Amino acid sequence: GQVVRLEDYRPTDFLIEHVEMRFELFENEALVETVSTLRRREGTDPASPLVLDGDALDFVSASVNGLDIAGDRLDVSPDRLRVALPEATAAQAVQLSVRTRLRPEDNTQLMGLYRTNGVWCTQCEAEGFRRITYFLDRPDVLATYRVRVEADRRAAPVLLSNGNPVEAGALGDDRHFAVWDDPFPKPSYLFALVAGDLDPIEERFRTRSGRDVRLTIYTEKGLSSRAGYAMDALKRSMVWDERRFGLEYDLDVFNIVAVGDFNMGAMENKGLNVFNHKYVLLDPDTATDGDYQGVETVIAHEYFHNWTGNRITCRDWFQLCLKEGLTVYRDQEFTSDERSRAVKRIASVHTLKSHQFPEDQGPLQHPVRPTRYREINNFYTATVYEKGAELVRMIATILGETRFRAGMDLYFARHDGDAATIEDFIRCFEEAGETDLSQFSRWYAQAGTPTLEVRESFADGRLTLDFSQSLAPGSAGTPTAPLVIPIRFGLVDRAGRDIEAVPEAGSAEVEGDVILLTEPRASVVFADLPERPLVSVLRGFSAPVTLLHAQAEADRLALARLDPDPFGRWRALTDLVGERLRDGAKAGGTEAGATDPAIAEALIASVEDGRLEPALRAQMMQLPGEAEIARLIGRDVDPERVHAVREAVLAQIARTGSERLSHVEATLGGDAGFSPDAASAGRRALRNALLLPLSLADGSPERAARRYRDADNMTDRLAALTVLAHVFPDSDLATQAVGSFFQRFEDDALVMDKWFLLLATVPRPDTLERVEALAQHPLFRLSNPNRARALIGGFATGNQRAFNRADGAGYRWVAEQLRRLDPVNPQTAARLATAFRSWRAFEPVRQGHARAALEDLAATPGLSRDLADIVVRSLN
Ligand code: B3K
Ligand code: ZN
Repeated sequence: GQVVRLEDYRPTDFLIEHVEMRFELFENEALVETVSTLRRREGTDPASPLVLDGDALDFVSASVNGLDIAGDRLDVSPDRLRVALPEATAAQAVQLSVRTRLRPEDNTQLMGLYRTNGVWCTQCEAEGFRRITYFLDRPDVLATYRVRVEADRRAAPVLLSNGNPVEAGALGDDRHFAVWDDPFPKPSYLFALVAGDLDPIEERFRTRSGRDVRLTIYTEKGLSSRAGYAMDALKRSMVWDERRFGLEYDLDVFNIVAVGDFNMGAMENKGLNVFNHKYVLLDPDTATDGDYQGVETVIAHEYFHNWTGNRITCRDWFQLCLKEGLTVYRDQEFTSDERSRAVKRIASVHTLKSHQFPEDQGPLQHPVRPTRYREINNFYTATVYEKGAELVRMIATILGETRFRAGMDLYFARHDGDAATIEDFIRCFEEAGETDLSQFSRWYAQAGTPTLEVRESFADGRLTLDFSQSLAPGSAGTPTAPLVIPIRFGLVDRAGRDIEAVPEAGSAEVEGDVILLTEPRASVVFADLPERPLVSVLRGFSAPVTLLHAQAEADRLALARLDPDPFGRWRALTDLVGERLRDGAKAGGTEAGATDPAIAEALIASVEDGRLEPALRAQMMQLPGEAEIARLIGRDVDPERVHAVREAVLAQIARTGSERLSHVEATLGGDAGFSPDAASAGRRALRNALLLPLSLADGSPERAARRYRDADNMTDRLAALTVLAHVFPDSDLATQAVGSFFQRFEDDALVMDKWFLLLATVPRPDTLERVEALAQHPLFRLSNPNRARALIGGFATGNQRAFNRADGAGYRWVAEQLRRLDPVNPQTAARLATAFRSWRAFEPVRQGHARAALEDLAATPGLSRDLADIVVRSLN
């Protein structure tokens, strides 16, 4: 495939100003007419032809200014349309009309126009619009759109597109039409159309300046009663963006449609968001607290894109983090303000470490702003999204709240209506914040996780902190120059209070509680301290780095107990536990070092600490997962040892803590009825976190079986079922519960995804045989991305022990599924293939099997560009 390079960017020769489309939807085909008003860009070669992108298109006809064109003017293939346009000048616009014929029912890739459960629906980002019509399908071509949709009234009573509804009416033959007008110029990737028999829920919203907006969420028939929380989250998002960033909604309507077949979470099309129904549909009986949180986050994220992504879009796809990193930052802030800042920050850091760090430390590593790609859809990654959000967060940390907001204000004022770059974004903060961010910008170009090393020494009332940074050589072409690392810190006394201390002259730059490290190494000295303080560094995870802090274990345990910053407590404890598990696994699996009573004590004590909110106590208790322990080990990993050492620590906590933990459970009590609010969810999280050690202490599945039977909501039910199926898989109680869960929910697609995922993640090597059988289950459907992700993705990314089986059978099975999925849905196949990204971290025998499976896959004839790109990069 062709490599696309950032340095090759150049603007188009033609500008498309306005697009009029007409869609005629029929049962077996769709006819599309696209009329583009375009003119030549000033200063370009007047003889250059117009070259439009296409992807597997069926061309019908074309005309210019109403006159049919053919012959030597026109050169058309399924993937391109080239037309000579001498009549178009900078002063004189022309109208190019193109007709195409589509087969939405055969479109299993779910890019372009496709059908899901009878509903017509589109997905265009990144390059799906070219599967609908020939176009300049790139984000820097901005046009207004007017779209007419025609369909059978019974098959599609609801007809939607972007913008505002302007006209609707009847046609002959039981058909009808609707016309939509989007006055905001947008790139083609934000185009959307939906038509089908859908159920709406509707509410009104009045913006701060008094604009009335009609909000509608459409679901498949009979499911609209589950959309209420999504609607509530939408309204809260709209209020929040007005208050926090001064940003209002700008159309008369805002529509959301939930569909069952979707390649990702959701899509921010202007005025018409399309969602994977997983991120809309909820009720207590079928959705967990995690699902509620997910819906709230994704609803907010897509809504926030209306400004960061739509009103200001990206010049080219290399700038993807301009909209994605920034919008993730905004949705994280929303959740922090709506729920608990500390709990959200811990959750985000957990996501960063478990998704972005492994990516950044393996063969799929790339900078937050990549400089080349073969397939752009493979760059919607944790690095672009999560690390991208961390870079925005660092700018906010460096500038402080007021100057950060001023930079954002300038960005919206200056670039509204633009297709912008990272440089444009950074310049706004430099100007509004009166600061130079040129060194900071390196973060966008450097791949890899930097290491930050801290050493502390104390004598005569003087505390010296020595910092150094380093970056392992990254992917080719990535510089390794020193970065700007903001280090939030605190000095804590033995009573758990922050000490005020002023750095001595000659120290590295310190601004309030942030040390700014700009050199490879630098020191900060604090004098006149009455006693040696506890040093709490990288509070709030103020930079996405690997922290090496040579700190006495006693200090770390003390910080885990009394750092006034709750994030600091969590970090001190998790890092200590992670290191012990790492060292224990390296040493042989169940070495005594891992099961240190002091650490078990610290874990139990933090769960008992009533000063912490329950959600935080549940997070404190969570041991690093097996994949995270493997990442900490880094090479020569034996997943059996990792599993064994983690089990040993769990068993020790159960053994030594069961009485105290049951006391915690008793004092927590139960909730009468279900409420999805953060405090109630936190109590459930803690209660459910206790179920595992208490069941281990019992040595019996009875407690979990009781919890399962008594559960009146999916959160508790699934937590209990997980303990039954994962810890006591051979027990009759587990078998019964798994069976009754299936019977109760077999008609519910979203719950069945949970069922497949649960069974795919039973942490035993022989789960593979079970998963092979589940792939033959009547409810398994490879062509449904949620179902494929649940079973194949769940197994490959959520079951380290079975996927990385010593005989290589796990790798071979997953590779085989990818081979089957690729011709159906290459984008989802490519996404699932990233499960192989850490293969080189395992011991040589497993490495050999993984390599063979990948090489086999690479040699498959006709592999899609999407999957080939991931496989080839993984092997490099
Ligand atoms: N912008 C979309 C993701 C599109 C992915 C294309 N392969 C959803 C989001 O980030 O909000
Ligand atoms: Zn996004």
